[in-house]
Amino acid sequence: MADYTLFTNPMSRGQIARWALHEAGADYDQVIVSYTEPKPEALLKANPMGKIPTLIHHSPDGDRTITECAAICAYLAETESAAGLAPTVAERADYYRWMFFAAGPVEQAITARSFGFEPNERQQRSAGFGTYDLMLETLTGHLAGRDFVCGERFTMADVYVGSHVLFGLAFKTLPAHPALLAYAERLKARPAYRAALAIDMAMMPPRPEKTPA
Ligand SMILES: N[C@@H](CCC(=O)N[C@@H](CS)C(=O)NCC(=O)O)C(=O)O
Repeated sequence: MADYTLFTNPMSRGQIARWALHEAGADYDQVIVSYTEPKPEALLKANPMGKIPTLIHHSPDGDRTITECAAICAYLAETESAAGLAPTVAERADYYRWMFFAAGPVEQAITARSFGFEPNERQQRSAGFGTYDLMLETLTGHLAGRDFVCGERFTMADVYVGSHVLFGLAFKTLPAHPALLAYAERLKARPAYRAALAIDMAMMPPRPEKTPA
């Protein structure tokens, strides 16, 4: 048995967990979860929400379940420490700050906007993301003028923050801001990103052919 089992679907945030597994050099098996068929019992037992990705670590002390992409990234960085993707003491503040910023404000602001919800002035004070524009200004302000989330060195925070940027640019839920585009190019050059993405892409259903009008 491999060290990890990943419950995933190629068209899901499971891409983030797969990228993290490849960056960490971890040995894993996958279980592809359909969106239309009943979810596997083993997934529901591990994660009653039935959400993917769900990662099981078959550790020497027993199985451990990790859900939530950001937690999966952080867990792999620490557990597979030989990969050197956990933060140094000096990198820790940026690492946690921006990882949690992406899991909270970035994801919430993008979801709210894509569902057509824009908070009014009073709601902005209680919404964790404030406004979409403020979230964007804050994120791009951090990424401009640096290579990666923690500075010059790629860390696991880049898998998570970077996935939001890559998805956002691809689905146009984030604008083609120069700081985001430059960051995305650096991420796309990573061999682990390419290897992980190739696995998911190979499982994507073929796009329907466009018929001439
Ligand atoms: N907070 C979770 C979100 C996971 C999530 O919503 N996954 C979606 C796919 S991207 C899912 O499992 N959808 C199927 C369902 O809810 O049944 C994370 O960050 O991992």
